[in-house]
Amino acid sequence: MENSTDRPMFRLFAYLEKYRFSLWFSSISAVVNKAFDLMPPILTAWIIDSVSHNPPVWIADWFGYTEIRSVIIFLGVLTAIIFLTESFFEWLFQRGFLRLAQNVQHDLRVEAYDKMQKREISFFENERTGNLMSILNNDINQLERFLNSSFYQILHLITLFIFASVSLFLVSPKLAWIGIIPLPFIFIGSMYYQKLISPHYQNIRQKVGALSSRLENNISGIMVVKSFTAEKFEAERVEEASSDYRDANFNAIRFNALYVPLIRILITVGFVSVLVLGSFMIINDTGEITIGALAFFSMMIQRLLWPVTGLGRIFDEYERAKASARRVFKIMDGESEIKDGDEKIDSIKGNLKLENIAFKYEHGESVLKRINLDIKQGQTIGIVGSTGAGKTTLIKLLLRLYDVSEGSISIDGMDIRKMKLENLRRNISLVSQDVYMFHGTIRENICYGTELKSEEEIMAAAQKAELHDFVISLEKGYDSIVGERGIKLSGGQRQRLSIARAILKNAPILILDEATSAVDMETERAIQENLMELAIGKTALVIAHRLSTIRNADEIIVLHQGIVKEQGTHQELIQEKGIYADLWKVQFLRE
Ligand code: TTP
Ligand code: MG
Repeated sequence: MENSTDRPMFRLFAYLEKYRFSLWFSSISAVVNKAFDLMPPILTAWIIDSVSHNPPVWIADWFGYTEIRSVIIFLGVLTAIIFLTESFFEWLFQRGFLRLAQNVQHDLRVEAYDKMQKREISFFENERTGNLMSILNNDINQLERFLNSSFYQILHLITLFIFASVSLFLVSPKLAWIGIIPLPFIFIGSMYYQKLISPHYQNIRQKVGALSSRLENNISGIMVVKSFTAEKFEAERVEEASSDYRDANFNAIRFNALYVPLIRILITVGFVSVLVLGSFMIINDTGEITIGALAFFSMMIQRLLWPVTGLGRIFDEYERAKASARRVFKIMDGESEIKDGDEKIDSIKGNLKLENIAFKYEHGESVLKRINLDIKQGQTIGIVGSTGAGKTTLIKLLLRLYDVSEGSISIDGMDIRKMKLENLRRNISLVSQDVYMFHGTIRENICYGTELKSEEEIMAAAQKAELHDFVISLEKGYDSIVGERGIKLSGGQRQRLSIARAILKNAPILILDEATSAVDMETERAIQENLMELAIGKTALVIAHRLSTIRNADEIIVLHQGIVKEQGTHQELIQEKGIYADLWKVQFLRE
C-alpha cells in the first residue's frame, strides 16, 4: 500500500479539493497583484527617459501623445491606475487566502479529532497526550499559517522570477546575465540550507510535544505533586524538558542566523556589478541602454534579488508545514484496530456467553487465560478476585475497548465483533472503577451521552443513586459545576453521580465495577436496594471487593490467575471452603 504520508504536501493540496475555486481565484489574484506590483520600475524608467527627451515611442504610436508634458501626465495616470489595480487584487488574494486557511484548519481539526477519538484505547495508552494535543493544536495552526501566508509568498516569488527575468532580458541581455549571476548560487544555497535545517525542525516539534506532555501531566497530577512535596523534582523535570526544547531551537537558529548574511553577500555582488557596468555603458555612449533603463535595472535587480533572501524562510515554513502535514495526515489515516461490526441491533435481551476467552495486553503477561461463562438474561453475577486479577479487563473486553486474543464473547448468540460498536455500547451501562467527570454542571454530567432527558427522569436517577439529597443541598443544585474531572466532588459523590448516569442510560446490561467502594455501608445498602429494583429484567455484572455487596447475586465467580476458579451462589461457595470462603471469613470477622 502506498504510504499516504510520503508526500504530505501533495495530500494537503488534494485535501483542498473542496475549496478548489477559492484556491484558484486567490492564486490568480496573487499573481496579478505581484505582476502589477512590478510595474512601477518600468514606469519610472519611462518617465526618466521622457524627462531626458527620449520618451518611449509606443506612447506616440498608440496614443498620439508627443508633447513631453502630456506623456508624463499620461504615465502618471497610468501609474495611478496600476497602483489601484494592484491594491484591489491585494485585497482579493489576502482575503481569499485568509478565508481558505481558516476553513481548512477548521475542517482538518474537526476531521482529525474525529478520526483520533475513534482509535482503540491502546492507541491512547501508547501515544502521549501532549503529543496528540500538539498535533491538533500546533500542527494544524502551522498549516493554517502556511496557507494564509507562505503559499502566496511562493506564488509571488515565482511571478517575480518570471516577470523580472523576462523584462531584464528584454531590456539588456548582457546586463541581465551579469545581474543574475548570483541567482544559481543563492538557489543552491537555499536547497542545501533546507536539507540542513529540516531534521532540526522535526526535532523541535518532538521536543515541544514532550514539553507540553510534561506540563499537562504535572498540572493534572498537581495534588500528588504537592502531597509528595515533589515540586522541586517536577520543576527540574520541566526545566529539563524546556531546555531540551530551547537547545533544539538553538540548533536550528545556528544555521538560520548564518544563512541570511551569507546570501546577502552574493546579492551585493550582482547589484554592484550591474550598477558599475550599466553606468559604463551609458558613459561610453554605446547606445545599448538608456538612463531610464539603468534606473530600471538598478530597481529591478534589487527587487529580484532581495526576496531571494526570503527563500530560506519560505523553505523553512514549507518544511515546517510539511512536517505538520505529515503528522496530521498520519492521524487522519489511522484506523482503529477494533473493527466495527456490520450487524445493526436495536435492543438486546442480555444473554452473555464467554467461550474460552484469553487476553493479554500489548506489553504484558496474559491476564485472562481461559474463561468460560454462560450468563442468562436477567441474572445478577458477582465477580470477585484479588486486585489485578483481571476483573476490569474482562469488562473492557465486553465493551470491546479491547478485543479478545482468543475465544469469543457473544450476546444473545451473536459474536460482539459482528455487532455495530455503537449498538453494543449503547446496550451496556457501565459504572467504571475510575469515574471520569467532564467540566460542567451536575446535570450535564448525569445526562452525559444520553439523549435529552426530562428533569423528572434526571432527579429520579439521582434519587436512586442516593445523590439527590446532596445535590439539592448545594446552592445551585443540579446546576452546580463539578470542576475539571469532578474535582469539587468527593470520591463517593462522584461514584454516585456515575451510578445515576448508568441508571439514566437504562441499558439491558448493567455493569458495576467497584461502583460503591467509596461510599459508606449505609449509603451502599440504600443504593443497592434501588439497584436491585433497577436490575430486574437486566443482566447485571457486579464487581466488588466488599463481599456483602454481591452476597445476594444469582451466581458469584471468583477470578484467579486468569481462570474462573470458583463459581456458585454465596452459600455454595461458603461450603466449598475455597478462596471465596476465606475472603468472606476475613471480612465477616472484621465487620
Ligand atoms: P485489571 O483487569 O485492571 O485488574 P482488576 O480490575 O482485577 O484489579 P482491581 O481489583 O485492582 O481493579 O488488571 C489486570 C492486570 O492487567 C493487572 O496485572 C495489570 C494488567 N494491565 C496491563 O498490563 N495493562 C493495562 O493497560 C491494564 C489496564 C492492566
Ligand atoms: Mg479493576
